[in-house]
Parts: sequence; structure tokens; C-alpha cells
Amino acid sequence: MKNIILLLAFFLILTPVCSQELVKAPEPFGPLPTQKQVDWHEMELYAFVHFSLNTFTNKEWGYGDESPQLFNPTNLDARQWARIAKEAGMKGIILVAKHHDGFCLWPSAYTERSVKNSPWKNGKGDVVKELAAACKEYNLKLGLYLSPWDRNHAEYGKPEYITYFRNQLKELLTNYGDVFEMWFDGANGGDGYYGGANETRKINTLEYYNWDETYKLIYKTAPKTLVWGVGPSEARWIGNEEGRAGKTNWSLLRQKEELAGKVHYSEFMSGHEDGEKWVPGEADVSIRPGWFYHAVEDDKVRSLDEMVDIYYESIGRNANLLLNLPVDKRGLVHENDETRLKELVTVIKEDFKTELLASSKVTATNTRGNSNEFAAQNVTDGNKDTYWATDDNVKTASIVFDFEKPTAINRILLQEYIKLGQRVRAFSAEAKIDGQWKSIANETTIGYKRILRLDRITASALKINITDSKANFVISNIQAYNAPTFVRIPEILRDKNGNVTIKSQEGNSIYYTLDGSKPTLKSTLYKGVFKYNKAVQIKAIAINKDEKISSAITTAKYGVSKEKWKVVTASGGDMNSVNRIIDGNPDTDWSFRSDSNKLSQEVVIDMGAILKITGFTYIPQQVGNNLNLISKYEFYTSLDNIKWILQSQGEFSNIKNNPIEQVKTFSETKARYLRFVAKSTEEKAQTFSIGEINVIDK
Ligand code: FUL
Repeated sequence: MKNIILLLAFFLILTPVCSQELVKAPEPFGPLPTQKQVDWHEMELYAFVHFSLNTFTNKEWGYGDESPQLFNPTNLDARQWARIAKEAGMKGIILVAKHHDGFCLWPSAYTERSVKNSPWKNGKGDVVKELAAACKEYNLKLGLYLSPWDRNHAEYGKPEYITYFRNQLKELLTNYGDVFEMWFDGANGGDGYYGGANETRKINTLEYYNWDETYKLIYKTAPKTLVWGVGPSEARWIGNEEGRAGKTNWSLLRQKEELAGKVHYSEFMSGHEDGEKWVPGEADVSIRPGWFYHAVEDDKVRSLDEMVDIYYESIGRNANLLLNLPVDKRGLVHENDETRLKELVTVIKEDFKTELLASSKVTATNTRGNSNEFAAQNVTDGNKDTYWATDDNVKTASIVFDFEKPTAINRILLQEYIKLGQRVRAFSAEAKIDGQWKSIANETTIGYKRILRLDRITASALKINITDSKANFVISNIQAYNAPTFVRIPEILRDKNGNVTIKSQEGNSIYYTLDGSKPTLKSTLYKGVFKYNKAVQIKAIAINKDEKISSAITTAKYGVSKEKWKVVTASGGDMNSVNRIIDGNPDTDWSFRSDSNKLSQEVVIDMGAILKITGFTYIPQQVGNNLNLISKYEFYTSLDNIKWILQSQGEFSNIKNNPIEQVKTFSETKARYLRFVAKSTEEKAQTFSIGEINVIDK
């Protein structure tokens, strides 16, 4: 008997050991993430804070000559920023410690251009230190942005500046605890103050900074820091400032080619399937049009619809989301931004409230060595370290989730086990509806995380087919949800003549108000285009009658309509289409070519009546590839088209990366004629374009 027990014990111990030895884990495939990068992927969402002299000068890019005396927040509270980030489920905050104008938010030992020469806390303050403490208190990670381009520094462009830059890096990486991400922006070289030289300095980004050396210094000083942006970085820009990744998104990049200047940034949205290095995408976007706070944007915080789309098109497409919350002159995140962020979080929480696959019966057409260790059930066990894997060379397979009863679904979430590489090239989804399999999605990459937003279907089973993969594949997680119906906000458009159109998804009813009050079911029902050519604030909601739910509110503010506006003269271009710049539709544009001898080009507009105005806006071309953006401008007004007063001049900063409506304000003035002069273009090209010109007349 004793022998039998011993024998049994022997088999019991040996059996699992043997089966483990029989079925080996899949071999890693292709470039792999480092543990630092895996941890970074898992952060998913974190905040960006742009706050500097620009906040006080109302600029997006400072020229470099602004006085540090202007930096004077009345109520700076980094704990408020941290609280808001934490409550939104963010995992960290990246602070712009130095932007392109060279002003430092910490009292750097290497320059006088910092908080120490500002009135804030009598020059004794340190914003980086306050944020580091707040992050610690709220259990958030701290990241820092140090602009390589410095429009103030006298030696920018010379080797001495590189020493200065590296000294500052060392300060930031040694004095404030761990820095999870170091952010190096790509804007480099151009005109600036440069210690009083007031000139244009061009540099070759890849050569000038000697990034290899700079990176060595970073890793020696702070090995836990992940470096983003220019140089041989560990994470890449997503190629736009709208927070959107490509549907196909590889975490790989041909970085060698990129460093040789052979990769266009538009390729960053999708990465490179054959990239030799793991360089995942980070989607950055501001919750408002600009990166820095501008009071005129208080009512231009991105709509909830847009924020939800951004979430799904960044985190839902294998990218991290770096969401900017500009800090205002008080030193606080504005209430409107906080409200919108809370609304976003509420929607996302509701969307992912109840997971539906964990209780289903899971089967797969192939399981690596038929082993439990790699079984299909691992994708629903809630453990990120277990996975479903297929046999070597099995690059296509299906996994089926059978429900106990028909289940409504409109979201599917998938994750590859990225520690072994990113492999899946294509997958599809099918739902069993009334006994028939019906295709509901055909997609490409998965990566760390992919989320599909689908029309709601009610199915007795769900099937995911991996239809193309670089190698056998390794899936760690598959989930499904039934998110509440999201009624999209209506779109309000008003043309030149004051004709208002309000659009919504099919089947919804629209209600609107014209007096600034909140629209409800009792407000006016929209029945079709109506004319309203006076200054007005239109608010509208869409209501889904079947489900009795409404959208968020759309607000559109207009001055007097452009009914009487005419383009009087333009110095070039097609005069037949010039009215596109005043047709109320930013998506239609007009462009004109300048001849090489004449760099300034202008348009003169007659508003048909004298108006009191406090500013103008330029909407660049919105549709197309080469947007022919204007970078420097002058704006004049006149009562008689003879005597002109210069009201505003300067640059449209950052217009290339963020081609949004450019708002320029000035003191109230009476005007009938407007003269907009384009002094230069972003690409130094000869072609200029304008989507729309507006005035601020309220
Ligand atoms: C850009 C910069 O030029 C902007 O000012 C901003 O900091 C943004 C995040 O990156 O390229």
C-alpha cells in the first residue's frame, strides 16, 4: 500500500512537470518591448500640462524676448492638477518644464530666465518641485518636457547650447525623483530672440544635438526614464496633434531610416510593420484648440463627442493618450476643462461597465500543444500574464464565445501579449444571430490594445478569427461590452447669408434655442434650414426618441452674418473662387501663388457696414494634403478703404502641427474694410491658402 501511495505521488508530481516540458512557450517574434516600455503601455492615459510665460502673453509660442516678470499666477495649485488627473483615472502628468521661449518653470542654476526672476512667490517658487510633490501624494508618475529649441538662448545653434541643454536635463532628472517620460519636441530652429540677435537660426536636428550622447547621459542618470520624440527614442509621436492613431498601428518603427531623415511623420500614425525597433505611438492632443490657456477658448473646449472619439482612436488603436489640460493664469486647470474630462470619464466607465465574455463558453480551433497553459480560456481570465497561443506556424485560427442566452454587444476589446512581440496583421469578428454567423468587423492590427466600436447586435455566440499573422500568435485578453447608446451632438452650420442648417444622426429629433438658454424637448423643433443673420448664440440637442436619451449640447456663436461681405481685391489667385474665404464654410478654401519677387500677398474684404470688432480669425485650409499654411501675417482695418490701421501682426505659431482656427484679438475698433496680409508660409512655399476669415464682433 505504501508503495502504491508513493508511486501515485510520484506520478502526480511528475505529470505537470512533463506536460510543461512538452509544450514550450512560443518563441518571441520580431522586435520586443523592454520592460520599461511594457510598463509604459500599461499607463494608457496621462495628462500633459502646458503652462508658462505663454499663458500670460496669450501666445502658443513665445519669441524668446518676453520678460520673466510676466509669470505671476495668483493661485497656483499643482495638487488641483493632480487631483483632476487622478480622478480621471490618469496614471501620470507630463509638465512642460521649458517651452520654446526658454523660460524655465524651475530655478535652473544655468539661466536667469526662470521662475526665480518672476514675482511668483517672490522668485522662491519651483513649479516642477510642487508638481513632483503633488504627483507623489496622488500616486501619479511625473514626466517632463524640455524643449530642445530655445528661442531665447544666445548660443542656440552653437555647441555651447548643447552643454546648457544637457546640464538642464541633468537638473531635471536628478532633483525631482523618478521621471517616467522625457519629452523632446520636434520643433527646432527658426527665428527667435537669441539673446538679442533677433535672427533665424537653422540647425540639423539629428546632427546638432548628437542625440546618441544625450540619450547615453539620460540612461546613465535616469535609467527608468523613457525618452519620447526626436532622437533614437523609445516612443514616437503619432504624427498629428489631434490624438488619433491609425486603425492599423504597429508598435514598430524603421527608426534607423527615421534617424537618416527618410521617414515622413505621416507614417507615424501606423508605424512600420517591418520596423526594426519597438517604438510605440503616443497620441497627444489638447482638450482645447490650443496647447496653452487662452481665455477666448473657454467656450471652445472639445465636445464630449470629440473626446470620446479621441479615446477610442488612441487607446482603442494601440496608442497611449497624452491629454493636455492647459493651466490658466490663476495656475489652475479651468472648470470647463475639468467638467469635460469628468463627462468623458463617465462615458468611458459606462461603456466598459459589464464585461460579457468571462461567463461564456470558450473554444478555439487551435491551442498550442493542446495545453491548458495556452488555452483559449486564458483570454477571459482577467490575468494579463496568461494567454491563448497557437502552435508554431499556425497563423490563422478562430476563438468562439458561446453565451448562455442571446447577448447584446457593441464593443470588442483585444490585447496581444506584447512581451512576445506584435504579430497579428488582420482579424475579423462574427456574431451568431438567429443561428447564422454574420460578419461584424474586418480589421488589421491589435497590438497592446485594440477596441472596436460596433453597431449593437444581439448574438448567441461571438467569433474572432485571426486571419493573418506574422507568426503563430499570442492573445492575452478578449472582452466584449454593451455600451449605452451614445447620441452624437448635432452639427450647426451657418452660411454667408445667415442660413442655418442643423444636422444629426438619422432618426433623431433636434431642438434648439437662439437666446443662449439650454435646449430641451420644449424648445423649438428643427424642421429644416432657417435664416438668422444677426449675431446669435445657437444651442441645440439631438434626441433619440426610441431610447429617450439626448446628446450633449452643441453651442455655436456667430456675429452678424457675412451677407454683405465682399472680397474687394486680392493680389493673386482665382478671383472666381475667392468668395470661399467668406462663405461660412471652413472646408472650402482658396489659394494663391505669389511670384518670387513679391513675398507679401493680401486680400481686402468689405464687410458692407461699419462694425465694432475686437479681433479676427484665420482658418487655414482644412482639407487636403499640402495645406499651404500662412505662418506670418499682418492685419489692418479701415473705414474707407484708403486709410489703414495696423491692428495685429506676428506669427501663427505651431500652425503646421495643429492647423486650427487662429484667433488674434486687439482693442475694440470700428471698421468696414479688412486687409489680411500673408507675409510668409510655413513651408516657405509660394502658395498660400485660406479656408475662412472671420471677425470677432461680439
Ligand atoms: C508642438 C509644440 O511646438 C507645441 O507648442 C506643443 O508643445 C506641442 C505639444 O508640441 O510641436
